[in-house]
Amino acid sequence: MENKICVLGLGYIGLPTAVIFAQNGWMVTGVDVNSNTVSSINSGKSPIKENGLDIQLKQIVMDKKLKASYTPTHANVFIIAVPTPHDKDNTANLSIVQAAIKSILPYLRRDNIIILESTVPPRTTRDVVAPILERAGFIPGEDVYLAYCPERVLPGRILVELIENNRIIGGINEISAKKAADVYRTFVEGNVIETIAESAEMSKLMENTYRDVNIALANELSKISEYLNIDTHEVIALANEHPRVNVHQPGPGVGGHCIAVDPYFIIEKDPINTNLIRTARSINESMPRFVVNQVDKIVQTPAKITIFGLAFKGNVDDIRNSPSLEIIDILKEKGHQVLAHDPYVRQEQVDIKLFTFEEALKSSDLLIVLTDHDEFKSIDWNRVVKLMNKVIVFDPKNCISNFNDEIQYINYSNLNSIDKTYLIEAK
Ligand code: SAJ
Repeated sequence: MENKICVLGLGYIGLPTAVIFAQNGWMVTGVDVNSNTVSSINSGKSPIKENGLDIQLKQIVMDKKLKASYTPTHANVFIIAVPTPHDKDNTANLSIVQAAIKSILPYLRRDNIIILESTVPPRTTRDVVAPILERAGFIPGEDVYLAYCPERVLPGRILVELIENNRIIGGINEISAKKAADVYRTFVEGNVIETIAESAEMSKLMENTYRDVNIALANELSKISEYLNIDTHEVIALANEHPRVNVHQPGPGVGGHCIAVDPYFIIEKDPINTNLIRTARSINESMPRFVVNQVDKIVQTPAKITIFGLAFKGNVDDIRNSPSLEIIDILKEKGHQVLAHDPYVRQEQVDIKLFTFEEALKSSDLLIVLTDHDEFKSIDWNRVVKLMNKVIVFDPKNCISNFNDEIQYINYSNLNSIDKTYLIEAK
């Protein structure tokens, strides 16, 4: 096999993938529409933050093994790692994937291998991508090879997991899977598993849907526990004593660009048979409102409320689909003054004003911790007690443990035991 590869889309997945191919014997052209991305990469600087990426990118750009460009070029392998945005009606917008495929057509030659990595609804490789190639005169699976290969890496560990994780390669026929698998075998140390495109697409979506449904079950348990006056977290710990049970953790909702989105890719293709998946989504989407309902029990009149955590999960700056944003909006609608603090999130990322730790807590009536950042888990509660008006802490993520007796602490275990002397009333 010759060794030229063209990676379209130089984001969180495409760029690390391009770097690793370049380190493993391939001459790589990376393609992106964003001029900052292209110029930054060509000057050896990573436009995205990811552990180890800056150093490794600099080296391979210096060695002339990776070049970024606005347009594709002739290559043996084309990898599509562009985004699949989600439209307002919760359907996948495939226009960027389609445009990327069309952009490679002038450079395609016989025996080339085309691999789609973007997360897509099931059957997209065969029903959307293959016809574009056919219309250009190629027979996918014969003249050119076509496969779907999902990624499953964790931000922060992308360069490690791309190499170590098992990889699923779904060809539109057997030979396509084999050809694409050989490409990944040049660097993947985990198992490279060959299958058909539909199974590969669906497995990626099911991984995240499995998480969504299980988180919904934990969230539903929180609601039932509030109604029946039962300790949610104790129930989960006890149930998980069973060797084959793993009840997930409840929280303020499910954020991010994967678990909160991928189930909809299945729902849009089969609205009839997706009752459980749809219900799970709606339970998880109802959680910000549930959090505010609990706040209503504590805060009887407009109050000063501190929110710790805007990111959708701990120790990252990512606020996409974060439940914190919806909770803040509802609290503001109810007339509360909301002071938000997040040590990871920068002011330019959000519309609301961000405050420092001290500013956010000063004379506050209630602290709600919505993200399990390490900084919040190890808070100095003496500092908090000095700053707040009344020291009531609500922890829907159940991430705080080292608080002291001066604090009225509420999580999903004790929603009905709010000490009435702490209720905040009109001053
Ligand atoms: N959450 C809960 N309860 C839990 C677990 C998570 O409420 O028990 C919430 C989190 O607070 C967060 C959201 O769910 O708001 C998602 O967080 P996450 O860390 O579980 O998932 P993501 O979206 O960061 O990453 C997922 C991962 N998929 C799986 O674990 C199956 C990751 O491996 C994938 O690479 C990524 O999606 C992706 O790209 O699809």
